[in-house]
Amino acid sequence: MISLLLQGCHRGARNAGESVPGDKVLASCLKDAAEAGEVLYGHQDDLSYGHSWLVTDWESDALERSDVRDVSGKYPAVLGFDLGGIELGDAANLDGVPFGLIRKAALTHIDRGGVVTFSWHPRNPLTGGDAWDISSDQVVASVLEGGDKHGEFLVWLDRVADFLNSLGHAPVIFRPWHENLGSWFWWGGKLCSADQYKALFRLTRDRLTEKGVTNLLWCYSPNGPVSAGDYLSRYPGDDVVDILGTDIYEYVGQDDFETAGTRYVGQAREMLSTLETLAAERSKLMCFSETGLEGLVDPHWWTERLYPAIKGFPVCYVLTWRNAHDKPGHFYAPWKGFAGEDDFRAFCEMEDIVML
Ligand code: BMA
Repeated sequence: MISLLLQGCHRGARNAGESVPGDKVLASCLKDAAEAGEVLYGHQDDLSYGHSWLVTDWESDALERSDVRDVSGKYPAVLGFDLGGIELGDAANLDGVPFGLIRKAALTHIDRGGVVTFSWHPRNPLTGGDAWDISSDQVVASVLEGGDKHGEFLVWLDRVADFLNSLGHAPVIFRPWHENLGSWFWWGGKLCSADQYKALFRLTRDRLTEKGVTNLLWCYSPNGPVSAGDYLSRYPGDDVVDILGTDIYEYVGQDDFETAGTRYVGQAREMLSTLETLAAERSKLMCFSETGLEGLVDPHWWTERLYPAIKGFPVCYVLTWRNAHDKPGHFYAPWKGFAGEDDFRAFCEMEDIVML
């Protein structure tokens, strides 16, 4: 049972303190899972809120509610959280989730035997806008050494480091500067050069390491599908990346489910096949870092789309995005009462899908 193995590795790494290289232990657990053909299922923000509920009194809440568990009887094996807002010293992240709750949920999940991954949608350090503010192509340049915002940006990184250090020695996956081959974030493809992007990733890793954050597995997760050449065009380097990931969503748009679903499965398999080759060449792990179909409008998405998309690839985990409590159509996992429950249960019960 891989989930029991994960439990052992996390507890060991957390309780033994700095003498145990927790990142190495977590990497080896994830490698074992991938080699055994097992895929950990993950969900963003799963313990903090769901489609129509929200943890309010987080200090006394046991954090036992989960849309995924309400439907499947089990927690997701992987929990994702976003650190957007930590850089300003905010009390809650960009989606209104208190960082105290995020910390508690992450540690609770790790104690239960799960794996935690953090993304980060920081604000735009040059304009003061949000992560999606692409009004300037000078933002990355401004935070690198020699740039006007470099000093302030180091303070931002230090706040990220302080938060991650507050998790003790729990090993976690960190996935900054994601979807960088598109141009919808200020660190995107048309907003900086490849060298500037790589320098941004390295600066982040170097600064966090200097601040004592040594318990991370670093994930590089461009949007896909892209060719191997494009994937590598901004790859920061084998010495700073541990996991090769990709973010690919299904979009239905004007198409019917069959067309959209077939396209999604094709795109995902093509990208995961590329990652399998690149990861094997570099002895890296690979994951499907973000995916989903907003509103789950295809009732058989789990068994007929997601499962065929990942089947046979050594992805150590697949994570579907959040179930927003305040935007009724913005959800990527089912909740109790939603029509596609049976299909999700069937997916969770597949022998190669690991839940907690
Ligand atoms: C996006 C959406 C936004 C959210 C952001 C960060 O994909 O879900 O509503 O603010 O992720 O979680």
